[in-house]
Amino acid sequence: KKWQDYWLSHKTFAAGDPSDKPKYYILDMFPYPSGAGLHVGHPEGYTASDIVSRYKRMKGFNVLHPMGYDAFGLPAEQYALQTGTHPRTTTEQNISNIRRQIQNLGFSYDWDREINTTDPEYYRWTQWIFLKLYHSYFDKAVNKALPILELVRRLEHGELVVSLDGQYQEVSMGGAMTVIGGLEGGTRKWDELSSEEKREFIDGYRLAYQAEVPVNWCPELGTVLANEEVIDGRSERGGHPVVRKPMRQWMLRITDYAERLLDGLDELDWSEGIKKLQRDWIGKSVGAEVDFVMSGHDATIRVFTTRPDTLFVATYMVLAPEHPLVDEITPESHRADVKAYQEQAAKKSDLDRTDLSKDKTGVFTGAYAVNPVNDRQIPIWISDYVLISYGTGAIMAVPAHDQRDFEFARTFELPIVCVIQPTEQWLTEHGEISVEDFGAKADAAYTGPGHNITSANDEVSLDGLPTEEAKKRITDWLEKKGLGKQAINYKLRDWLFSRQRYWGEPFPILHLENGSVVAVDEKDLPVLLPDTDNYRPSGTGESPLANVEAWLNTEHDGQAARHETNTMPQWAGSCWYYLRYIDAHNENAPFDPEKESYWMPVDLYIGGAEHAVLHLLYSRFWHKVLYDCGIVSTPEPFTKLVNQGMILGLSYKDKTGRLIPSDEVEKKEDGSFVHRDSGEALDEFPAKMSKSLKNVVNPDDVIRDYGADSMRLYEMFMGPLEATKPWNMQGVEGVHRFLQKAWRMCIGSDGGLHPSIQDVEGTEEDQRLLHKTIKKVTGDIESLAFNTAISQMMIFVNHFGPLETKSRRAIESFVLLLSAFSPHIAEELWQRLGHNNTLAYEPWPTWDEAMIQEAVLELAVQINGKVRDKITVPADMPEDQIKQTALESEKVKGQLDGLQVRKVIVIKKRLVNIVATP
Ligand code: ANZ
Repeated sequence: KKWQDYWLSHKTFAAGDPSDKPKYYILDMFPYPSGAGLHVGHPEGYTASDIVSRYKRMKGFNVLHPMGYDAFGLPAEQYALQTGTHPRTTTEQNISNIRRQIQNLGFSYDWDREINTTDPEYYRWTQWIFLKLYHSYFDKAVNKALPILELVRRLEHGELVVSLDGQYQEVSMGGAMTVIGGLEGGTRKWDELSSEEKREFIDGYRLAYQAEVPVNWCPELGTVLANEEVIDGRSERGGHPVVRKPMRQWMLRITDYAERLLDGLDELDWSEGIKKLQRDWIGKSVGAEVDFVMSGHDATIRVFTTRPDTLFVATYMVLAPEHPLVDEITPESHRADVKAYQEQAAKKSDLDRTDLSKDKTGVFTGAYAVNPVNDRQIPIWISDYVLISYGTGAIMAVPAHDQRDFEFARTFELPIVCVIQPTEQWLTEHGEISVEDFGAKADAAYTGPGHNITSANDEVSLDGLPTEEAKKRITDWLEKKGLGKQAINYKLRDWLFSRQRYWGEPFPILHLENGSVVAVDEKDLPVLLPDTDNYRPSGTGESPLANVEAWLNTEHDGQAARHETNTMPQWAGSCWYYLRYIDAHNENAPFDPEKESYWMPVDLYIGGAEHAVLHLLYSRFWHKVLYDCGIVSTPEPFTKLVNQGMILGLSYKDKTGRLIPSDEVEKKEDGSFVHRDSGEALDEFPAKMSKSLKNVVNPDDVIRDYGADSMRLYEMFMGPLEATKPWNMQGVEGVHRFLQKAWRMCIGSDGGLHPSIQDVEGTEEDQRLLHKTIKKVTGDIESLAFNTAISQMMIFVNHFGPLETKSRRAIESFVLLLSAFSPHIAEELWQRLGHNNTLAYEPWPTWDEAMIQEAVLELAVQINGKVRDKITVPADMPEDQIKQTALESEKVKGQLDGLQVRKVIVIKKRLVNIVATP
């Protein structure tokens, strides 16, 4: 407590700016201040980042190491519904509890920069960033966001015209049109549009836009959820059922950034695992769009395929049941069946529909299309395994080479023809079949690459080409014929950004009576969240804010206006918090650009792997928009990212596998476990900490019993930072004993400095261990291998503890090393060593490589008893290496010519004897 108070009152860790020191920005994922407070997983990452922060300060860096609270969110609102306590009250209580817990661990945060996302002075700037999104559009030609006014200007000046399908096209100097993302066809000049049409057109291009979308509506929570918040058709929080329902929502156009979000990953020092998760989430597929003309009907069906090389055996087509062409192409004879199937499909979630293990269902529409490469008529089906929301909502089915199509074709007895030569091994493993009887006998699709066979018409042949080349050749041919083109699809969807909740950031948006939308002026921010005691969702989909009459109705330029009643999702505040720390109290801007360019990017970001996709993708997206707007100076926010591993608790189960809460478990003298009441034998095993298993470790208890330094040290000693590892109280006791030993190494029984500590250099061995320890601890901190750094400090204490004379310099260096890990005890030792200032800015100890080199020995090498050479080797060289060195000596080799070595004997520290015979 003494040192915690000292650090706070002296503002020991305040980061100065400007500064001429090199900067180092170390960020922790800030906590959600839940009622339960911290769990042991938080201090794991926080201790790791604190060690690096303290180390970097002592290495001469100006370190920014801040902390804050991500405090909007559902739990406080649900608590308010149950108890009537205002979410702000709950949030403030939880924040002061969690702040106390964090400060009890002695982390070196700059508390002057503390932020809270629910503070109007913070969310004012979250709203300000929303306005940047609202006032920008993504220009595909330059691959970045530009001001929406620039789009308006170009339309007004006739540089752009509007195509009939609602896109803009460039009018080049010569008067010819360049198509930008739009289809061919007629165009209109800007001044031919009504003002309503103009507004709609512009609004449709904003990075923040409204759309009628099928959303995940959770009746129980009375709100819409993002895809990421729905797991297996249920809400992530609470596990309530979720249904699809069309509603008008705010969306953020993250899909325009898909390619840049992918590209940016390459330059980041993140684990490959996290990068892969982000890449998979973005889900880029390169393939082709192919147009199939209907037979006896003038409609064209466009499909997206990643395997255009299989086009010759597309034996049927499938449309999503919701596809707009279904009604148009279905003849009267098939209408009833199709309708019934559509109704049935509407009840299933996307997940159920695409689940590979589900039986395939579908119905024939009665219509046919023509395969453009061979003019064959192929039937058109509808099936729920094709999703309306991906690609074009229609596929060409190739049952021989796609597993879902294969299963569908087997179910409905549709033809299966193979055009990619499978490997011999594959054919053998799948029932010793051949290409010829593939359709009749195969038990699965061959989905791998291979060379094409029987894939030719009069104009193009793919025969003999490997997959990648075949794809390219057929795509080129389709393009030349105007039947298709290369296409890229992303799984990533635009970000559904509105929630029907009270406890979130209000949108800086007004709705006018004529139905149009206007943005609140920047100077009128923040739009304050009004006070209310009615947090209940209206249940119709409108947020509780719709109930707050006095706030709801306002005016804009003399016209009656209504506030947007949705609030932003929980992710909003955490999208940019790392930027606010840079200048946390700026009243005129989110941050000062000069400070931003000094501190950014974040050099090291530590946090839980559960944020691998959402938070890290959303914040990278906002950052890129801010970059395009010239507000931040770096294209990526987080240079290096490290995820701490999960800490498990100990759990117990009986022989039947039933889980037993830990307070019903008794430990016997022989170390085994039994049930307290029944006496039944139990097994101990590591499992995720949970309230129901009563195995959650509370940091407060550990600190009370062992102190913050032991807690910190144990969390780092458990194992590699990124590994999953079980919590074990005996381990805490172990590191606690180490700290006691370290204390007794330095402090005598009278509480003063230990009399063995003197101004001497120490023996060679002492010095070698000191330099080795400095080198090892330094290197291990650099590579975040804290557990092995601690082991080395233990070796140091085991050696130095019992010495009758200890070098003061060695002990002081050790205390400085220890201070990064266990700063309280280290500060106290430092003071008792006679220093009257904090050690936080003492130079980090350095080592001398020469001092680490082990002493060397000179050994005589004898052959059959006669000395032939002398070799020098490190004192600790193992015996077999000494033998090797002796045998490799040039002189020895010469003497051994023609002889056979029978035996090599090493006599410790003296000689090597080689016995050799002709
Ligand atoms: C023909 C084909 C032949 C396909 C073949 C695959 C293998 P990814 O990688 O996920 O992008 N597909 C396209 N749109 C679909 C939709 N809306 N719902 C369900 N499936 C859809 O997968 C793209 C492939 O998934 C496409 O390539 C298409 O099937 C299918 F040997 O076309 B393929």
